[in-house]
Parts: sequence; C-alpha cells; structure tokens
Amino acid sequence: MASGPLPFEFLQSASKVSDLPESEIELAVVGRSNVGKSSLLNAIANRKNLARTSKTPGATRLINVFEFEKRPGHWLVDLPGYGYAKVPEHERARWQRMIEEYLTSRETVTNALVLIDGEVGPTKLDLQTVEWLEHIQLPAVFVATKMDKVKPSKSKARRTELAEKLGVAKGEILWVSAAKGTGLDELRAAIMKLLELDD
Ligand SMILES: Nc1nc2c(ncn2[C@@H]2O[C@H](COP(=O)(O)OP(=O)(O)OP(=O)(O)O)[C@@H](O)[C@H]2O)c(=O)[nH]1
Ligand SMILES: [Mg+2]
Repeated sequence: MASGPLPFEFLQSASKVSDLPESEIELAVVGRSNVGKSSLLNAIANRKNLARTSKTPGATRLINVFEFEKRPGHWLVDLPGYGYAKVPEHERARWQRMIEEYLTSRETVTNALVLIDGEVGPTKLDLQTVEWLEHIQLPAVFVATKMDKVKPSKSKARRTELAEKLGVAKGEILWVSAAKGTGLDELRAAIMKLLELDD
C-alpha cells in the first residue's frame, strides 16, 4: 500500500479541452464547488499551494493538470466545481460545458474521483452528476470529504445514510479529511491504482 505524499507537479491549466496535450491516463476530480477538491489534491501531495483553494466557492476556474513526477502522461485533473449559484449564469454554463466536454471527449480519462461532502451530501446536484457519469459510462470512485466536521457520535449513521443515497456499500466509499489527514493513505493507494502507477 502506498503511503506518504504522492509527487504530483503542476503541468498546465486549460480553458479549452482542445488546449490539452495528449496523455496516457487521467483521473478527473469531480464535485460540487467548495466540496474540497483542490484541498484534497494538496493533501495527497502534502503541498500547501499546489492547487488553489478558497473559502469562497469558485476557486478553480480552469482545467488544472497535475502530473505524477517521473511518469509523464499520468494525470490527476482538478476541475471547477458545479453548482455555485453566485457565479454568473453564462460563466457557470461555460464551466459546465467545459467539464462535460472534458469528461466525454478525452479517451484517456478512465475514471472520475467523485467528491461528496461527508457532512451534508449527497445533494440533488451530486446525484444528478452521478447519474450523468453512469450515462456516459465513466466509472466513479466516491470520496466523502470533510469527515472531520462529522461528530464521532454521528459518524456511523452519517456513513450509512450517505452510502444508501449513493446506492453503494459503505466499504466502496473513501472517507477522508484533508484538514486532519484521515483516510489519505487509502486514497493515495486508490489513486496509484487508478492511474496505473503501482506496477
Ligand atoms: N473542515 C474541513 N474543511 C475543508 C476540508 N477540505 C477543504 N476544506 C475547506 O473547504 C473550502 C473549499 O475547499 P476547496 O479545496 O477550495 O474546494 P473546491 O472543491 O476545490 O472548490 P472549487 O474550486 O470552488 O470547485 C476551503 O475553505 C477549505 O479549507 C476538510 O477536510 N475539512
Ligand atoms: Mg478547486
């Protein structure tokens, strides 16, 4: 099992899918705005500012590519979040189109890491996204974020509810906290496997 930080490095940002170079394999990080996608990426690499994070939703506005050191073409891809109401409608629609085009057109995207807020999710929009991913036949690996915000006394019930809503077994979800470091090694091991880095 992998342990310790994974050496991902920033490769490039793109506002259009057609600006991306070719890759070997990509793992897309998908989820509602503010769910903790960029924070989790930083936690995985144990770097504070590899990916831009913010208290205000809408921190990530581009497709941001992070490449595994020494394995060119093995990418973790941080995407803008969906569902942030304060972004102007035309801008939200543009992100949506960009994300959808990215996820449907890149043949090297083999899986989506779907982040769900462990405290509040899944939301209606999360469930719609999960359904859409099924529709385009992109396999989803679920990660429940911000588990440090769930009281220990509520944790078991919360996990059961979240898994039920997603229609998967509890054991299929990775339960993590970027803030506390919980569950990161398991997530790192999953990422190594999904990006074919563990051979
Ligand atoms: N308590 C707690 N807060 C977290 C955790 N992970 C992220 N946050 C906070 O949640 C907020 C959003 O985090 P981001 O990583 O920027 O979220 P994002 O999903 O990348 O957001 P967008 O780029 O807008 O789509 C920040 O204030 C983070 O500090 C966590 O594990 N625990
Ligand atoms: Mg982000």
